[in-house]
Amino acid sequence: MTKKKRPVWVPVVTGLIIKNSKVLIGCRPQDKNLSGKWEFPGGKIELSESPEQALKRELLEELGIDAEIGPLKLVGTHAYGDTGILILFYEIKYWKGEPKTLYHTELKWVEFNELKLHPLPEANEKMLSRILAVLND
Ligand code: DGT
Repeated sequence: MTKKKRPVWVPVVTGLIIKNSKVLIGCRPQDKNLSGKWEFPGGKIELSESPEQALKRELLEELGIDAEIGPLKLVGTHAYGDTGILILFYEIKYWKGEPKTLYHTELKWVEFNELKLHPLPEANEKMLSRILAVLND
């Protein structure tokens, strides 16, 4: 019997890091896909990690902060042919340390309505109104 072909959905975890009515975005490095796009810090879940553990690790690696992972606020999907990403957005309001550019070419705290002025990955662009609704909640 031939095995049923299933699509591959890669889970990605990201943080909506909020302080003083601003959110933190980072510009993706040159050597990555989607380089130059402004993203919410985060990345892929690795083997034997929960989504929350993965996000805590990513925020430590990318920003050098020890973050308290808040509630899951939003889930989005974006397909590229037979593969796609399932992107999970967690609220981050508390952390230790100051975010540093350990990974991104630049970090920026932006007003929520300034997000649209930055080139975002298509996966985020198409769900911007839902992201803004969560941020303004
Ligand atoms: P790698 O290089 O394969 O080890 O991957 P990681 O774990 O460093 O993660 P990354 O950031 O390359 O993968 C996340 C994927 O999700 C990538 O294809 C870009 C996409 N993506 C779309 N929107 C966002 C976002 O807001 N934040 C992050 N981090 N990724 C996003």
